[in-house]
Amino acid sequence: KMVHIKCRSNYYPFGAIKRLNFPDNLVPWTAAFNEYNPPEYNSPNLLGKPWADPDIDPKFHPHWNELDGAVNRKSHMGVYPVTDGKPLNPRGRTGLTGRGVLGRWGPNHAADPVVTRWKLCDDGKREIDQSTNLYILQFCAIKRRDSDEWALPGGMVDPGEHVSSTLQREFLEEALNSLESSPAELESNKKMIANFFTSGNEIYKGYVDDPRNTDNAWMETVAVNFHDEDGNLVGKFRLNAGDDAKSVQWMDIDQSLALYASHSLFIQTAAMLHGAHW
Ligand code: RP5
Ligand code: MG
Ligand code: MG
Repeated sequence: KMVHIKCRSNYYPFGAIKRLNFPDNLVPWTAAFNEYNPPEYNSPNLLGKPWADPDIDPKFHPHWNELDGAVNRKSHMGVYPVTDGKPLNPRGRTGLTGRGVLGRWGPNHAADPVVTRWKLCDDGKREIDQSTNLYILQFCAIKRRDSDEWALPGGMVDPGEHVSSTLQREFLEEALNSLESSPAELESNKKMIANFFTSGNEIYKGYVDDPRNTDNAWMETVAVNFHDEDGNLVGKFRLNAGDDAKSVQWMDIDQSLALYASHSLFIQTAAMLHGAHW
């Protein structure tokens, strides 16, 4: 298991705040690091947001490691410790305390649809990679508005929402621009996606090395692969970026891709699952 890297970058996203830098061996909480004294950051934009937790104060009584009303504060990584009233990142130190820009203290649950198809040549046959001699898989990629990086069209699981619904909703919002679709278009896209998303393969569940993570708040996800073996289902998708996505496209899967957070690991797993080029 690798130590987290993306959540130890020099600068915390969307602010001038600088993380404390330290070597990999000091990431685990079990490693002694007495002088560890990272800065704290709590985005003021979260205050009063209905989807966000309040600040840690005497009036806030969350049920850590439990389903807290509709809010899932359980981690896919097992029981996380809570010290001084704050949950601790299960992967270790990040060089920043507080919850940063994340809405929830502790785990912030997301879902990532990994929609794949085979790359085809002009003659309709599958394209083979010259170096590995394996067929090339493509996935539906979006460019994130916040970081400008290519990523999966994933998003947060709303309180009480089933992951299967989040996967469809986020794909509709980010890859098919459902928030700006006509009612008729929305209705037909919803049906098409509900139908295509009935059979998926879970390829990852757990911690995400997201640049927004802190010592007290972190991203977790469930990534599910929806594959169109014959290419005649996704061919009906009219990709149109929306919401947190500023572009969308089919992208050839290859290990050289530099994607947001841990997303490259998820598409690698999808490539392995289908015996595709990586
Ligand atoms: C990543 O952030 C997850 O893997 C998911 O893709 C994404 C969810 O956050 P938003 O896209 O809603 O910002 O950690
Ligand atoms: Mg979204
Ligand atoms: Mg998103």
